[in-house]
Amino acid sequence: MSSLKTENSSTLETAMQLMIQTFHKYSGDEGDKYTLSRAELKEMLTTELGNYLGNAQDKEAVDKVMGDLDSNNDGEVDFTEFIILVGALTVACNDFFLEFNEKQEKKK
Ligand SMILES: [Ca+2]
Ligand SMILES: [Ca+2]
Repeated sequence: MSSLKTENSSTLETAMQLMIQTFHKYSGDEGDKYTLSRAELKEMLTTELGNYLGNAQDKEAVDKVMGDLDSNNDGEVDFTEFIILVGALTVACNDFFLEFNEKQEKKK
């Protein structure tokens, strides 16, 4: 996937490339190369989203994320389902950022 990265990519293009690369880094471990199994999802959540999602070691937490994400119920998380998780988390982060900014504004 490294061939995707070009020298003059914009910040957003780089972010998109990183999301694609991150997904494939985990999806290729076992089974279907292009989807995340439960084990691959757990590995990805623990390694990449530990700061945001807290303890994904918890089996129930992984099951819940899996259930929420797997909209076509095939027991695997494909790239579209993955990007919905990243999108939802990014929206949550932005809300937090806006709230933080508002509090900072009021202090002035
Ligand atoms: Ca896989
Ligand atoms: Ca699925």
